[in-house]
Amino acid sequence: MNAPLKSSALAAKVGDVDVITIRRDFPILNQQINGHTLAYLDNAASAQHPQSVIDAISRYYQHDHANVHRGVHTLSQRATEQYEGAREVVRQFINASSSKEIIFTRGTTEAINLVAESFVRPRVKPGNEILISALEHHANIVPWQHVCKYTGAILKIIPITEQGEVDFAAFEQMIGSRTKLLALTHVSNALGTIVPVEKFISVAKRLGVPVLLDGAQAVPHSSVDVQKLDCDFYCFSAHKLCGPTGIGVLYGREKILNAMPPWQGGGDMILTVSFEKTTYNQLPWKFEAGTPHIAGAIGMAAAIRYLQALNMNHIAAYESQLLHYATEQLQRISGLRIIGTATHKAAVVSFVMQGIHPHDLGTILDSQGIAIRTGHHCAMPVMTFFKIPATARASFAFYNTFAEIDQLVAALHSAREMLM
Ligand code: 7TS
Repeated sequence: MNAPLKSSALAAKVGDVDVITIRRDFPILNQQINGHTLAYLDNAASAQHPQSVIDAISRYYQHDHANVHRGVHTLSQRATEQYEGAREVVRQFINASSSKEIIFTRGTTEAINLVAESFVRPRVKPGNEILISALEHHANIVPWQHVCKYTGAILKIIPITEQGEVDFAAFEQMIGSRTKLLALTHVSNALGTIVPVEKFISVAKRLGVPVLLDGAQAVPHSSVDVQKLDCDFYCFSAHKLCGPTGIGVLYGREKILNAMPPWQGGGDMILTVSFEKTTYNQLPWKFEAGTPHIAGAIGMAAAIRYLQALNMNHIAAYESQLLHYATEQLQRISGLRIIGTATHKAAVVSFVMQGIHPHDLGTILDSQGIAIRTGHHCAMPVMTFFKIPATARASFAFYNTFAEIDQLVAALHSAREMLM
């Protein structure tokens, strides 16, 4: 093994910006937990908010709140302007060709369910196939199981390798004329694997198979261009992007969204209603029934602006240094096994430690001020594949430091000593 890297020798910078400066924007990070400085390493579950996001939401509630799309009065117009402005911010962030292609949902889960119920369910027949991978979060498994249960379609699972990569050769064998959708994660939440989705999409396109990408873990850590990817649907949640909970996005190609029936019915998604016949609003509102999460959309736009100011490419580069450092430090702990060793990974390290259950590890780390997630990470089939009940998972964001990784590693060493 090479000589260990030293955290003190590494520059913690996102582009030109010092991470110490960045951390001042995140009030929550500056606190003690159980008598120790907080090390928040659970970003794959939910990221923290810069002050600018908190301020944007608070400003909206203090000055501008009213319902959208339905008032001539000033507050309603302001709320509508900000809500629709947020849609444009999202459009530009993922480079969609029109803001009609940006549907606000409650999050990734609701976005996938919308596609399952409105796009796939009406189109599939018994014997048709929906193709997903063994790497998926439950949000990209269960909606398809529902569709299959009610239509007689078959859910096919592309296997993964021991490294935690999706088996491309197996995929090429499995996709075919019966396939009606390919639904793939862009980045695995449980292992951090970055799936080379472009390769998968190009095969699917050749065969005319529509593609949905679960981008929940990709969008916060890299720059995503839906036109370049050439996918038909892309889903993500704001809360993993330093934005609020309860809001997320379904991107869909305009032509496809136009051909889809509305999923939920109610206010805002209609043009006219009578007991004989109801006509529907145009895109994107056709898919946004009821009063939306207006403050959520505004908060998400503020989060995107914050990330863009830092630059997504600089964020990705710094997070990759964190991943590299953490991997190399964790590998030195005896009895620790990293689960998921794909060549290309986002800044997620899942691991197990001989003789210590991940849940006990989570509790010990919390007593030292370190927040990680332990469990199956809503990816139970991944755990089954590796024949383990759970992992401990440290997931990093651009505001994490090498010193926090040292704090994690020191706590893991002492956990070993305590329990062995
Ligand atoms: N897809 C992936 C890849 C995810 O990581 C998550 C959430 C979801 C979908 C669902 O997102 P939601 O915002 O609709 O709930 N992942 C995690 C996680 O890894 N730990 O907590 C939530």
